[in-house]
Amino acid sequence: MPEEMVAARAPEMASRGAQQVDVAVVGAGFAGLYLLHRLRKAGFTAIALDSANDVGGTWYWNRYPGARCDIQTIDYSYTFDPELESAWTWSEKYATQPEILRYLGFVADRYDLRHDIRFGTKVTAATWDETADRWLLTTDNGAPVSCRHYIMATGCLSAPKAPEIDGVKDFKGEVYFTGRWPHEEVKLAGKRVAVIGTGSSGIQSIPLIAEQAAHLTVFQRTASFALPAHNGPSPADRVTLLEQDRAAYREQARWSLVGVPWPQQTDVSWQLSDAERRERFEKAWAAGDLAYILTQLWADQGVDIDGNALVAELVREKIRGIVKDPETAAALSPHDHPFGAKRPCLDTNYYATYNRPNVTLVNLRQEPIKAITASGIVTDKRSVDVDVIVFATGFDAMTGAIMAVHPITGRAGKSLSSAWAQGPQTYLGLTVAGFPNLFMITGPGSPSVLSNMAVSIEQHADWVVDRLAAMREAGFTTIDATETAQAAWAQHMADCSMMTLHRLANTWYTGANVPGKAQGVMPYTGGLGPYRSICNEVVSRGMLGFKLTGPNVPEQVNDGEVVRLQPDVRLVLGMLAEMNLPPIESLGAQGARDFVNEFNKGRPAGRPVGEVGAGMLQGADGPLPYRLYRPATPGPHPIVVYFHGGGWVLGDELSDDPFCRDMCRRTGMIFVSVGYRHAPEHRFPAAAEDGYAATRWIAEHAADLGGKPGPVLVAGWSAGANIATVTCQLARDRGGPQIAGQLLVCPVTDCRFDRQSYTDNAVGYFLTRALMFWFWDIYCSPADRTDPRASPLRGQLAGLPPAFVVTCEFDPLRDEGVAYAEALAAAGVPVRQLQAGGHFHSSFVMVDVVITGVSGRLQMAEALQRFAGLQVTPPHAIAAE
Ligand code: N01
Repeated sequence: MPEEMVAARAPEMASRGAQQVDVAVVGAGFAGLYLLHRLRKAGFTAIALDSANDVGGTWYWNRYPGARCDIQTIDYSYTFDPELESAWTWSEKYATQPEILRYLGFVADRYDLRHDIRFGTKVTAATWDETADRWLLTTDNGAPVSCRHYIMATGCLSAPKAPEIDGVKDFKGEVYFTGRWPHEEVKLAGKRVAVIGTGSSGIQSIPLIAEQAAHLTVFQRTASFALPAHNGPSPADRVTLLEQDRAAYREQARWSLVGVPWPQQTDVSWQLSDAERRERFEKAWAAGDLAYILTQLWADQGVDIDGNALVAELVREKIRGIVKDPETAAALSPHDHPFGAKRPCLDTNYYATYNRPNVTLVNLRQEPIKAITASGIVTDKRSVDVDVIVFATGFDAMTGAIMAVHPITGRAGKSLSSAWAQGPQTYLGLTVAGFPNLFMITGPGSPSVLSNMAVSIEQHADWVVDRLAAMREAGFTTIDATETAQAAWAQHMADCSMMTLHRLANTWYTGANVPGKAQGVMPYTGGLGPYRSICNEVVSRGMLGFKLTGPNVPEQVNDGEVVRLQPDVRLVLGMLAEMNLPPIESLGAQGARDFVNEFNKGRPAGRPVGEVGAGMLQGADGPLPYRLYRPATPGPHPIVVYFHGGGWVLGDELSDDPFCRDMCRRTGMIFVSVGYRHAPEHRFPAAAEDGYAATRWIAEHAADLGGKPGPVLVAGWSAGANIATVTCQLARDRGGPQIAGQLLVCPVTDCRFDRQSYTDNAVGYFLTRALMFWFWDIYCSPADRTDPRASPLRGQLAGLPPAFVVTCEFDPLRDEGVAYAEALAAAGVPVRQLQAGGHFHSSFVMVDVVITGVSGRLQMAEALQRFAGLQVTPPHAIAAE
């Protein structure tokens, strides 16, 4: 038989004698147990395999002193069975590892799961058999397993990472890894102990080790943020909340951002005084709850570097207050990552431990470890002899345990390690294209470690088992993600990672803790609730992004991208849809204005600038109000004349206040927002002529306004951008004023409605085609619409100031904006474009709501600075935001 045929038949031959099941689950921890239970209930034959000798997963292995959960136990529990919930009562707010292990054993017994678990059995390799449409798993103990579906429930933090320090093998004393702590008692009393690593494992174990050891030396490379757990009984208020309405509490957790039912915080840090912020922080410090302190201080703490720095400094202040030696306190104070970007730790007496006479901290940033020797640890500056070394050095997280089954061979002999050579690629964090019928529970690309794992695990297991049942019902035997869906998920992950600060820290979240590992934020940062809704959407849209096949049914390929919007735009549009608002055009002009005013009251307050002033200027036909935003830096500053959006009908000089403030801060320029006249009271060309007159007046009064005399700049959004560019045309034709540049954000440039974006984005993205019709009708009679003062695309474009034109993918105005930019370029005007993918018409003016709009505004600010001949703000601001 030719070699290829032998190879092709290898799985078939090996599967003879294999244990045959519908589904094989690798891992018997939180995820594996629940899967087994669900699979059985759904009528599948299933088996779980685990290299441990009992259930528990991560809680089986992590037995080091002080090991506890860091999500309150009332939340860190199964919720699928109310009877189970009432049958078990946790003894503490944060249960110890032995209690959690007992709980998992209790669950295994209650649902009689153990007899379907093969303990002490490591899966060594997995191969997809293309002919049989089955996986073959080989093991280090007993028969291989042939299964239709193969589910990795191996946990995110199960593969301890090697310590990467020379000489570990030379050490003659005892060596322990927190992630593989012995089952028998480890006696540390009277011994000289070293702990390497100050993540959660180190921080939990150090205080207890210090109590036993003769001397403890802690080797710290990166300081972590830690807060007191204040362990004890579960807090009465949380228990009451749960018991009042258990189902509602659990449901709220399922749809929350992190899997713990806290409300979404809406106050932003700059709205709160120092005293108010401190009060909130003290409350969070006293609460001893990670989910609380990460979500409940102020809305910008996790998404904005300035809002985050306020929390970080308050924690550092606490550290200084606890640790008596200032040098040690300084070393323990993290400065190299935002609070929460690396998982903060919950501790009991951690910082106070450094006040003990038998504890020494070695700051490896100042004296790196050179080697481990037979007798201890040698740094650049000292040699520390010890009897015991504890490695609390962490895990090859998220991917390590999956890749530990090696090789996992999918279609066409492709291995998972080659598919993931540049980092994990998944669809929904659940599946991998080319690896049919393989599922991962809390895999890379899912919320996993950024959420309450118990809630994430139930969501994943339910989703997978429900899909398997639905496939069986429909006669499908294979399911495989499409490449398109997977690539789009990678894009969505990248978009999401721009919303939070996780990308700014080198952590196990990003793979940075393992030398040579591909880097990138691995967990899904868009939040658990949004993730759940996406998974549901995949199903409701006919298994979007999956190919399904079966022997007796036609193949179903539903290729596509489940999320094309930016994650925060998706949330905003979802919220707007839920509000079930009447069409704005049905409200009449005054009704629509009232609506916009009301709507704007609910948005976050704009950020502080140096000074905000108000006054009157001369418009085309009388005085007009204006708002002036002055930067805090010394002037005089260049002036940007700004025109608000609102279809020539709505808004006023205040209505784009957060945008003007944000741009004023970013550019270091004065923004003057003009209250031009509106239709229907003042129809075309009132707004256009006011725009021109106001710009002239502002240019003439630049010095009085504290601005730099000389050319001004113009900017606007939507109809305001129409006025801005019309102003440029009029200024060129009427002999001034001089305009140095124009920023046009989603401009109206033409009265034609037949461009593709008017069809693609006619409804569903807030600014609708019908609303644009209405605006045009109110502003301008059909006969006037081709006038370049209404449709600047029809004007002469040569000789206009340089332009930066921003368009958004999901905006009816997209194509006329692009057309304008192209026409400007064709006319010889220097022009740059930002075509913002996944954004909608309002993305950039919804400051501090659409967080992913920040990078676009940075580019806008940079463009204005260049137009004005200013030094461009360095791009680090992008990372900082
Ligand atoms: O691991 P870590 P962990 N030389 O990666 C240091 C969960 N968990 O096991 O940051 C010197 O956080 C490393 O330094 P650096 C929780 O999600 C939960 O503590 O790479 N030092 C770091 O200080 C947690 O986040 C609980 O510079 C070296 C430490 O070792 C996750 O598990 C309890 C080094 C590793 O910290 C991981 O926590 C425990 C070297 N060669 C864990 N290599 C609960 O409370 C690494 N380090 C539920």
